[in-house]
Amino acid sequence: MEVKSVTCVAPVNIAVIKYWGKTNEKLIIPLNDSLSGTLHTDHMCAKTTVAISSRFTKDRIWLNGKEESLDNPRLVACITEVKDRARNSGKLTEEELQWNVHICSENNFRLAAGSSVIGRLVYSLSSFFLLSVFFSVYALATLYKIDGDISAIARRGSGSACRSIYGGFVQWITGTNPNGTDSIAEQIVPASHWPEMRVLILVVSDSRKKISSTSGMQRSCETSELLKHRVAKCVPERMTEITKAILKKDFETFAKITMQDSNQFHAVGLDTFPPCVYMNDVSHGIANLIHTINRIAGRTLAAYTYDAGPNACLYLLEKDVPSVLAAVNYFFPTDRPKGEYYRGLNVDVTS
Ligand code: 2P0
Repeated sequence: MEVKSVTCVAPVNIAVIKYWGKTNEKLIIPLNDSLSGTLHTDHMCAKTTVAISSRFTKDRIWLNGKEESLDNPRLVACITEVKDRARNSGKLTEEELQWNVHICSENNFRLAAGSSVIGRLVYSLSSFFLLSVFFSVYALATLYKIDGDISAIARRGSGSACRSIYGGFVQWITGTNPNGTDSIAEQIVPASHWPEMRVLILVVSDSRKKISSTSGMQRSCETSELLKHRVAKCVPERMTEITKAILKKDFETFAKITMQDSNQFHAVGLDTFPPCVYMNDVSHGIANLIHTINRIAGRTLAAYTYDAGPNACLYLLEKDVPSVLAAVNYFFPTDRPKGEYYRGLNVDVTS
């Protein structure tokens, strides 16, 4: 039996200018531009194999070995769009285009952490199912030999995932076309531009987030005045300034904007009604610690940023990893008995 297959390995990204809000829910067109660093690590990635064959009787998907339903509208939208583009590209025969697809996606987050902690962390960044949609799109696009930008298709799976198409620092441009064709990800610089850059992920809680990003941002769009100000004024200015800082490798400016944007994103959560609260006391404790060590050092050692969950992501330069880790481990030791400082919440540190 003839089977054509492609396997791809894809990473996660950590936003420094946050995406929050859509102008089109179905096409996943964002309210504002956003910018992230793509993690370059074997510890946090997912491997997806996509195969097409004349013998497959229907489209099927397995996540970590378990078959899942394929009735998710976002996944269906991705597969349909990839097939449409493949048809237009003319690189597959009409017979091959009729073949069904099997998708098999596995992550190594659990294996890497020795527990489910990192897996759950990624749940809080973006659900594994939707991440898998993105990885599937990448593999499908390769399998169907699609030319040109595919981040717009990945966007249909999960908005922020489209930034993971590229390594290094990547922006996702809102675009102006109502059909979303120019709402795409673009690389600003490859990872080699700033090889000293590191990200530490401090897992504050490994439980699933209470309010999904999709519904949280919907609620913010409906109720938050601060979000309007953020989109009209703050994000455009910050995108320009942080891009300059990245190009110049100006860590002080990069770090300040990163922390300000994270703080404003969470302020929008509080300004949402009812509020979307993602950070907890430990998250705030870590942010305070970073400000304290930066003040004592007389320069910026690290920048914190938080997504739609309590876990801290620290951007810092390689030379400062030992001192920042020492401070984090001292104030937030992972073996601290429950309730001693922050009741029931320990912090695991990984890099
Ligand atoms: C980001 N987040 O830029 C922001 C910061 C969370 C906080 O992108 O509805 O899971 O699938 O487009 O991509 C999370 O949003 O939401 C997110 P959908 P997604 O990384």
